[in-house]
Amino acid sequence: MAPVLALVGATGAVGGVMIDIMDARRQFPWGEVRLIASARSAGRKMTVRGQELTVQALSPEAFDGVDIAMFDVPDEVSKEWAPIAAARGAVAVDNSGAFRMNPDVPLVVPEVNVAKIHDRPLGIIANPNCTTLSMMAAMGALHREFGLLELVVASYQAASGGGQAAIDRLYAELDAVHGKQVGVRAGDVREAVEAAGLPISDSPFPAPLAMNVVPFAGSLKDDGWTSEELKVRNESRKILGIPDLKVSATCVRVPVVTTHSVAVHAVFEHAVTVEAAHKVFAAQPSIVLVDDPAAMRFPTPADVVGEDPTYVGRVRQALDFPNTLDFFVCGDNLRKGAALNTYEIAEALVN
Ligand code: 11C
Repeated sequence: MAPVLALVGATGAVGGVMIDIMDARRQFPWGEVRLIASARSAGRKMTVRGQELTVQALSPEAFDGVDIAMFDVPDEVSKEWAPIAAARGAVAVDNSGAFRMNPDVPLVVPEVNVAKIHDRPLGIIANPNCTTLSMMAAMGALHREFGLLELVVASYQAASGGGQAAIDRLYAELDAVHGKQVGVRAGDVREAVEAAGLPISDSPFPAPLAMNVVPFAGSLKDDGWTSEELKVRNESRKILGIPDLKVSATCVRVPVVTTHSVAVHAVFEHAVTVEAAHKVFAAQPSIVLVDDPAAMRFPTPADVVGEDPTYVGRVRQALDFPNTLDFFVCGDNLRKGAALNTYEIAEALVN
């Protein structure tokens, strides 16, 4: 019998992208797709591959007969419900942060460590954070070839990483500053935003995001690090299988709606050249290399949003550091950074 696939969080932002991904898939191995969401959204009709489906309320029974359940819900919902789905016989593929660092839960990026999908004693597989995912296809490919030793990154994270409210906030702030000659005096952007009835205290961001960059994403953890920066460090180590990888990350929010970018400084065990790195990137089907700076060709989030692959460019051999590459990656945080990687894990399970 063809397997049954459930999507928990079907009515959320990532759930909608997941449905787009399912609609576009050429091969579709599923016998049934079941859409699940909170009781508030139950009864809603949504169309998947031309078929109208009714959203079911999250309940233990909703997982009966389900082979694979993809979760795109907040951490606390996953924490409670992924084990329930697993106990009912489904493999839970979870896109929250609830299980990523659990040693009994594999953290999977199919092009890097797909074999780990079989090592799931709790019946749960975790999907990485979108910031980590933006660079993992590239880092996995380079690590296989040159042996990664150190990773120093700065992220340029899109508003949609913070959900629909964060997207709405960015658009509202852009409306507030539109046509105003601000950005010329300290505090004038903040004043324009607040004067439009958008107090920063109500924002998902700790400072104005329009016409600004904000060096803080996630929540504050020990010693001044943010949750996002620690996720990049811990998840990169786990996915790449390098428990002592030296990682330092600075995570920054930028006024982009969707698509995270990361500036990477990566130190390797073996000698690297730009040419050799280009070959590695070109051989990885999920990477598009756009690296012709003489022609002003490099990836930007505005040119990558809505795309499945990771885009890589500005590849340089570091001038003052041996065996070291600097480069720039862009990846759609709602697609490969969330829905697509989760769906690819589900596909790998049935293949
Ligand atoms: C952001 N990366 O851009 C976050 C969103 O752990 O799955 C995803 C948080 C997570 O705000």
